[in-house]
Amino acid sequence: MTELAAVKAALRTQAVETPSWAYGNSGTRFKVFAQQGVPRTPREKLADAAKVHEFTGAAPTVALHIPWDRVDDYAALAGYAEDHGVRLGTINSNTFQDDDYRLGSVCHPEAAVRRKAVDHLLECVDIMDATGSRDLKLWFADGTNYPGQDDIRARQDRLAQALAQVYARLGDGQRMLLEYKLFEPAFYTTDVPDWGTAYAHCLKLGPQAQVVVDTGHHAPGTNIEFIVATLLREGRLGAFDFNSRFYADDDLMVGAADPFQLFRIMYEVVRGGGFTADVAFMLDQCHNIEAKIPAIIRSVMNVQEATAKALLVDRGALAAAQAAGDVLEANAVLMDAYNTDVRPLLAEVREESGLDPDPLGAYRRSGWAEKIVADRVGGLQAGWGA
Ligand code: PSV
Ligand code: MN
Repeated sequence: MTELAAVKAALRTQAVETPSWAYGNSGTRFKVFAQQGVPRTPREKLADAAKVHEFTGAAPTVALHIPWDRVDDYAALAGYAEDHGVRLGTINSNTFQDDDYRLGSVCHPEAAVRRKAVDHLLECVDIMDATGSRDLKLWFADGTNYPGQDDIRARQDRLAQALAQVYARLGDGQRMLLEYKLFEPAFYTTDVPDWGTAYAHCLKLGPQAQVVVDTGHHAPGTNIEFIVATLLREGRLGAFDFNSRFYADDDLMVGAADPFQLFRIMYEVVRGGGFTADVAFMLDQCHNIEAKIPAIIRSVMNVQEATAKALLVDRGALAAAQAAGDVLEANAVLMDAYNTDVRPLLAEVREESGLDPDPLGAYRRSGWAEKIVADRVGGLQAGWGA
């Protein structure tokens, strides 16, 4: 196989999981702008997600958030997804939207609240059994707002206990993905604030516990690709939550704020052997002011472009320049790949797979946007947090 053929073959295997909540309404704490045609049910979210996959060929699975996507029959929901050409993916837990969780969930000082949170996480594993999902994604809003509010170390002990109970419930082939975030909603301490804390817990739990890197969850200036390289080296990078940010956890389209950072991350993924099914590539975004489905298509394309550039890095030339200590040449090799316009290559890959080379144009021409505005009248629109 020529080098270019190998790059194309790799691109054809790329799968980006889209989040059910990105199809619903979202906003900031100031305002949620309702959009016409937004899904009202988990099934309608899946129907929209199926369109993203239909036009990109690269978004075969959809992440669910419980309880936002709670249904009576998960096997039936999985069947509905399959009928539409997609599958149910990661199950995201939610222990941050109940009054009981004011002081935390699994780290709460009261045992009864911790029990309730753990029961929810166990319910999520039951749902995974019914949907056939491999991954349980845990993000905890737990933390404190004021120095002295609670015992930092005791909270870590409570977290470890809760995680161990859930880990013990995992079936063979199921994984626990632990996500970190430096702040928000807690403003003083967060109980899983960084990759080191997540990694330490995962290490104690066992190999089915893996770290999730949400690209929006770091302090400004953090070198995320270094974290990616380190976690891959340790065999503990389980997944990405992709999005982009200018300021805090902005949840904007991945690759919109800093396409160069996305390329650097994808390069470390490729370099570290992480471009496999063992690393789940998910979006975790909110489309507050832009149309949702085309924004998600754009995001999938942005990930594909960064990946194509990463795959195009001349690794032999880079290694030679690095070994020779040729700083400028090594940097030039990397930048050559980054500066390549990979859009024609991706258009070719799509055409060779029987897809329209222009996913956004194909979506626009499909009439789906008009159809859902006409069809989805009445009822309660789905939204982040609802
Ligand atoms: C928290 O900010 C987070 O990144 C977690 O992944 C949540 O489950 C998700 O956002 C909800 O949008
Ligand atoms: Mn996330």
